[in-house]
Amino acid sequence: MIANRRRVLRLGAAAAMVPALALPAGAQSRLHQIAIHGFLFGPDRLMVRVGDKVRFTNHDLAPHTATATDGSWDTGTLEQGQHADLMVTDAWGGDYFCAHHPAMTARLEIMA
Ligand SMILES: [Cu+2]
Repeated sequence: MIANRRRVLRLGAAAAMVPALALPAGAQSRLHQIAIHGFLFGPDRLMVRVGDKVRFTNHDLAPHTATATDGSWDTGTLEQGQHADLMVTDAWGGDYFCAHHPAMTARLEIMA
């Protein structure tokens, strides 16, 4: 199901640093926002498509991460107000959590 874990998601440190993806004709890339607030990911279940971008923004005083439970992607620590963009490059589905607060969990589904 996970053919190549390294290619599942590409993490860009900043949106401006992420090269544009080559998309099939007619495909439209969407930006999905996941807010980290009150020690929760919101929404805690999200379905996106390959070619989309998922932005995790930390609104808490506490530092958080969004870290795939299978280790295939990780935002690294986000301080308050910081965000990380995940460029979705392959189908994937699974749970992720915060490395600082492992009780924080959510799910991401990526459709080809
Ligand atoms: Cu956390």
